[in-house]
Amino acid sequence: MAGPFHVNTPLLESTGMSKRLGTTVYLKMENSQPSGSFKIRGIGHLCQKLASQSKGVVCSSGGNAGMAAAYAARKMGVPAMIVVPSSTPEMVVRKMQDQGATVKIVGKVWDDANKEALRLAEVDGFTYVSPFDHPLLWEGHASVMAEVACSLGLKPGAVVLSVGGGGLLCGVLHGLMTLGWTDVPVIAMETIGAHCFNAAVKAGELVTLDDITSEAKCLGAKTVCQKAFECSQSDQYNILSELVTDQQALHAMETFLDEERVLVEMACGAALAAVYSGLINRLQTEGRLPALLGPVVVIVCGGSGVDMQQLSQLKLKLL
Ligand code: PLV
Repeated sequence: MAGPFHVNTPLLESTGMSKRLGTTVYLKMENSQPSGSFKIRGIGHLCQKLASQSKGVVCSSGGNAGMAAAYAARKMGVPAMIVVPSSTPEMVVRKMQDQGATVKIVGKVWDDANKEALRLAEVDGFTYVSPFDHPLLWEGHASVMAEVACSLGLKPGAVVLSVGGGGLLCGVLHGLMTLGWTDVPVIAMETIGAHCFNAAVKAGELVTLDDITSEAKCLGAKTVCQKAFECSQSDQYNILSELVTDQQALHAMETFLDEERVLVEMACGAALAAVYSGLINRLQTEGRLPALLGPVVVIVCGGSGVDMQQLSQLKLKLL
């Protein structure tokens, strides 16, 4: 398959969110990508650049990067090995196997699985696919901003997104740079317990978390990528690193399901909570965002690791 593997996703105005915020909110519906999340943009791009002659790809993942790698590999006709931690839902493992991938479960969190993926790449001579840390990934993810610019036709007042290992953040910043829009505030959301970017921003250096205690397992890298940290330290960009609780992320998932009729992962709930929990309004009150804000774009990153059963289990655990 020659073309890109991702699709141009809809940019939808959300009446419910706009009403809450007092400014127009647009949803970039990355949940409707073929692999279920934005990950296919960067991973599809990286695989097409690096893996066409490859014996196969090996990707470590909390779930969604693996889904994207499995999808891209199938389209390219190369084998895929996905290494996930035990926190990845069984249902996601099955979905990756349905894409033809071989799945290996190693360790408790993504960092453990990643060690094994790096070892397998070395031993088997497979192309290693990082879920968030490669310039080609960021270049691929940047297409999301080019599409937003095209659909919106004007500069947004702010962009809201979730941060795991920081790949989406780096991609969006790359896209904003290409558009000459680096002054647009980027609200970088994490849950407490999966907050490696916020910890690094606060410490002024990369921080490795002891453990991932949040249920947003797909935000669960213990250390953010170096590039994301460097961007946070640079005057070139305007990044606001913010945290919500798991309860706020879960509540946001539920409100989004009720109002927009779309079920997304906790990892995505963190970004949605920036609107639903009143965080953006608070940033305006504090003068960290302008009181009169232009249209806010929320990247609905999506995620395959959720269904009604997962949602019920999360509610039992968290509420
Ligand atoms: N998930 C990665 C890393 O997990 C993965 O392997 O799938 N939203 C969703 C639905 C995600 O799956 C992820 C990353 C993010 C947001 C954050 O993206 P990042 O890692 O590029 O900051 C451990």
